[in-house]
Amino acid sequence: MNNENLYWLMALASRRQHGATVFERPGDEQNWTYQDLESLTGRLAGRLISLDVEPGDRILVQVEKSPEAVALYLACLQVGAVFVPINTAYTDPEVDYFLLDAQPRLFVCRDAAGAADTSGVKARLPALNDNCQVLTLSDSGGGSLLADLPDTPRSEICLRRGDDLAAILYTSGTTGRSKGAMLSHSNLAISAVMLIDAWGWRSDDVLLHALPIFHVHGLFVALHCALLTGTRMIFLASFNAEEMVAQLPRATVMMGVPTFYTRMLGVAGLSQSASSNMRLFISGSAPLTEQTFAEWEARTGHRILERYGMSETMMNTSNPLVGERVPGTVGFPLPGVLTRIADDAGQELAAGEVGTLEVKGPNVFSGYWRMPEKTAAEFRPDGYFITGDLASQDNHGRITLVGRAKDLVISGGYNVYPKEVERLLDALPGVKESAVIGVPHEDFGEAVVAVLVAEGQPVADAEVAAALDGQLARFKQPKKICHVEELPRNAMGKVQKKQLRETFAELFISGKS
Ligand code: MCA
Repeated sequence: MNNENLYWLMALASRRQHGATVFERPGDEQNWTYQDLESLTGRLAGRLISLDVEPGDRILVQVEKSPEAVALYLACLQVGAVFVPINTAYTDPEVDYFLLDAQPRLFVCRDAAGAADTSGVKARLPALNDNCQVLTLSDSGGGSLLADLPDTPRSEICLRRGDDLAAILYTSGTTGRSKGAMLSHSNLAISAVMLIDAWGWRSDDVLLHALPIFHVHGLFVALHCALLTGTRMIFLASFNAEEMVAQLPRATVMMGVPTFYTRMLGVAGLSQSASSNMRLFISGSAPLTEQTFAEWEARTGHRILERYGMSETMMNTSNPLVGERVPGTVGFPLPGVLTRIADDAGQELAAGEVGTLEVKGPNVFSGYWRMPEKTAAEFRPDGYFITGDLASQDNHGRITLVGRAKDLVISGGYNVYPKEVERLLDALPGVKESAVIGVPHEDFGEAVVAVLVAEGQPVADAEVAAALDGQLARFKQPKKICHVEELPRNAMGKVQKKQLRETFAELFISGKS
């Protein structure tokens, strides 16, 4: 059997570039070379083996962005473990769900102060998972994971088949329960190779990387393109618009969510000359408005390339590298990806008609972790995955997303499923019922808003906020709470969220609230 472990490809690229820089971080005295990264990865792989991690074991990871965190990801691949990254904003109850559902062998959590208190999670663990160790990793190279590292890097790369699991990425679900999208070594490898080709990745590219690395965008799109080509990254711990503009002159490629672009437009130094070294600006994870596209072109002379993907499929479509990038569209299916616009029965519709976008290809995941029924419900018998996004395709194959069939808010590139928030709101005393919606927001694209119907005396907004805090990550919490006498319903009794979105459409429009 050939070794189809993705890390094998990464190691090949790394060995070609050993002395070259992989991570450059403002403020660091020394850059990280590919050799440094490979060496730490090998030592971490040895550490994982000494912790009895076996192929197929899940490693749950909630850590800040750092080169060490990337090495941990690579070490998981190297030993055949399944990497399960989660958002650093998640609260204890949210983390507990992943500890229970993924049943990880190891949980690596943050160690911001160098001496993390893991007693809380350790006390909760016995009820959730009786076979999990807890270690820490800090963003400054400390933590118990890095203590007791073997001196010699492990060189062996665990034998994996292409369809063996490499990662599970949790995405929230319409029922309010997160689903773990199972991604294999070949899903990840093929998706990366498609993008490197589609975006004309060059050996002298410098990627400006400011995305979090617990999601597909920052991890499997941005990082993979660079690591598999052995190119350099300006690796920022988090997004800061001024810092991004300051770094632009030395970069050639940038990837971001639309909020990156709108915030950078607010920085005076953004200009044609600041971006004269740049060859490609890529946007995804949320719709890029035509206004941002036009303003960016006017300021920098570059037309942003918008692409479209999901955690379950990674990237599906992209505007062209060479050719017309049309604002408001997500371009053409990537080579190897089959798409169709279908009706509710999965029958393909004619060009121009609006239906659900369905996709099939080697990038598409194999299903949801331990959810066979949910998996079956989201695949057609002929293997197409039902994305839940509404789209149309023109005669040339160009795809335009026009809405969502599922109840979902995308805020600053993060998906928020209203059901998850509504469940907590509905359980509050003083709340008869709730509807959570997304309304236009200048910074985040959409903002989460809760519409409440009171039971007797209305509950104060501060009390609602306090009740959600500690339960839900802050980005999922409503930016505003609105009160109504009753929720609009159709004849079937279904809450009319479209009507609510229209009613509250101007809540965050400057000067109108
Ligand atoms: C932060 N806050 C948010 C968001 N981010 N609120 C709503 N939506 C958000 N996205 C809140 C915090 O809770 C906090 O609230 C306040 O804003 C400031 O927090 P801070 O961390 O300082 O925020 P920030 O640094 O300004 O973050 C904004 C951001 C960030 C840079 C846009 O959200 C971000 O990096 N987004 C990228 C997400 C991403 O990578 N998505 C890819 C997944 P308070 O003050 O009340 O506490 S999707 C994907 O991978 C698919 C497959 C794809 O196609 O790409």
